[in-house]
Order: sequence, then C-alpha cells, then structure tokens
Amino acid sequence: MADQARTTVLPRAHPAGLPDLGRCLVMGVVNVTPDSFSDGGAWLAAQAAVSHGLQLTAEGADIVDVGGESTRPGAQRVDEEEELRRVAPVIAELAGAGLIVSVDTMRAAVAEFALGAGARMVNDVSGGRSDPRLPRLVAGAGVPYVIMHSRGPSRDMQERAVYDDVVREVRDELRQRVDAVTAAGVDPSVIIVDPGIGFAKLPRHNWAILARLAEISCLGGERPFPVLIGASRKSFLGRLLPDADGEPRPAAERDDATVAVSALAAAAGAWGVRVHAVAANADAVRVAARWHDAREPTGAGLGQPAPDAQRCGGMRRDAPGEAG
Ligand code: PMM
Repeated sequence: MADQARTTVLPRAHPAGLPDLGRCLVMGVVNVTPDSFSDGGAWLAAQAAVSHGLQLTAEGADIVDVGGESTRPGAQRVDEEEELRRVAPVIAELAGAGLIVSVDTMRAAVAEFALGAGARMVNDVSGGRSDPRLPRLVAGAGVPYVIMHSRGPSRDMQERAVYDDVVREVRDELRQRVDAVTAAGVDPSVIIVDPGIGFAKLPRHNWAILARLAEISCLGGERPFPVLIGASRKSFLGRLLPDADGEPRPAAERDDATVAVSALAAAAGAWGVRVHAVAANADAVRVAARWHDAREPTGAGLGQPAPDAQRCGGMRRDAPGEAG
C-alpha cells in the first residue's frame, strides 16, 4: 500500500458497456430539481432540461447524467412519484435523441423506467444502500453502475465526516459496497467507483482523496476500478478561493477551479469527471490526455497504457523525480 500511496497515475480501467475514448470522459450534469446547490431550479421544466442536455452534448459531454433529487448536504428526500415525474420525459427525449444518458437515482423504480426509456447507465450516490432492489435491477440489466461513497442520507451526512485516515476508510467502505452489489449479482466489469467528493466529507478530506486517487481505484485489491470524480462547483472549491472578506466563492463562480480539478484528475487517470460547465472541462481532459501521451516514450499514455499500468500491483510511478 505504501507503493500505491506514492503512485500518481491510476492503472487504466474502463467499464464494460460504454465506449472507450482513450481519455477521461466528461459527464454533463442535468439536475431536474428546484433545490440543487449549484443550479437548482434552472432546468426544472422538462423542455428546459432537454435543451440543456442537448447543449451540454454539443459542448462535448460524452454522457449526460439526469437526476430528479437533490443530494446537497441537508436535503430532504423527494417521493418516488415526484422524482419520476421530473426525470421521465427528460430521459426519454435525450435517450431518444441518441445521447448516452445516465440516471442519477437511488431508487430501483426510477432506474427501471430510465433503462426502459433508453438510459445506458445508473449513477447511485448511495452505492446500493438506499434501495436493495437497485443492485438487483442493475445486475439483470448488465449496465454500467456508479457506486459512490457516502455515509447515509444527505439530511445529516456532514455529521458523519469523521475519519482517522479518510482515504483508507473511504476505500474500505467502497470495497464493502462493491462486495455487496457483486453479491447481489452485479458483474464487477460494469462497476465504476466514485469517492463521493463532498458527501460526508470536509474540505481536507476531499483534497486528501483527490491527491490519492490510485488507492481508491485499487480498493486494496489487484483489479483496478474506473474512478468517477464529481467535484464540480462543490463548496471545498468555494472555501479554497474566498473573497477579501473571507466569504467562500459562490457556486456559480467555481467553474474555473472545477476545470483545474478535471485536468489534474484526468492526468492522474480518472475514468470520468461529472461537471456542470462542459465546454472548458472537455478541453481540459483533452489537454491532460495529450500531455500524458507526450511524456510516454512508447506513445502509450492514457489511451494506450504501458502493460504494467493495467494492474494495481504493478503500477508505474510517475511523479516528478521518481520516473525511470
Ligand atoms: N454529486 C452530486 C450528485 N450526484 N453523483 C456522483 N456519482 N458523484 C458526485 O459527486 C455527485 C453525484 C451533487 O452535485 P450536484 O447537486 O451539483 O449534482
């Protein structure tokens, strides 16, 4: 594990069921909610949400992630009927237009509708804990499945942001979730793991995780999992960049900082970044891929990694001063 802690480039991992673009993918966020912290209310009307999804795709999103329930700290749950009412027409239209749609839900009934309407993946911020029928549904459908780390409902999750070693604990808790969903029948090849930036985490926890992504990808085992990072506009970026009075920068002004995180996460080998402002992030992941490829004497970079970068045990060290 000491080796993994010093490794800066994740072993390459890609989920079955999605195109391999040879670079970090960009997942554009379509929140059909009145109360998301970053864009609440902006896309609540179905037609506005559909136009937004199409616009994000035109700007370079590889996937659009449609959600009807806010998960911001302190948020209350919406009922299933309301969640479905919000997302159903949006998913049906975006999938019908040929986009790769992911449904951001913790409920099997919502995921079932979405997959029936053409969605191609499920993003579950509860990591299979909220609705035990959801992993079983995903297992039957065989679609890519994002298992995100959190510590219980958004309502009071920040009270559980207590860690001795956040990276080790998040990794171990994600491992337990991966074991639980695979026991429910989910094929490990479709699993994407997400450390849940901002979910039951303080700013210092988020930074520690971002700096040690390889440990999250490996989960302590041999097989690397693709890693998704959702840092976009989150409050730890606002706190990093306060104004002259010490007030955190507002969510709407955190996109440049988000782009910096995307470039660094992509260069570290993240499989995907989940973002609100797509265009600049789409540029960032391309810069990161090209930068990385240019450093590889064999031409094998994030697109075609060196063979020893495929497994957790044999990762390259890529930090300045450590290479070669
Ligand atoms: N963050 C939010 C919602 N869904 N899904 C994944 N996989 N990872 C995240 O970090 C994540 C998520 C909250 O952000 P938003 O309200 O801006 O969508």
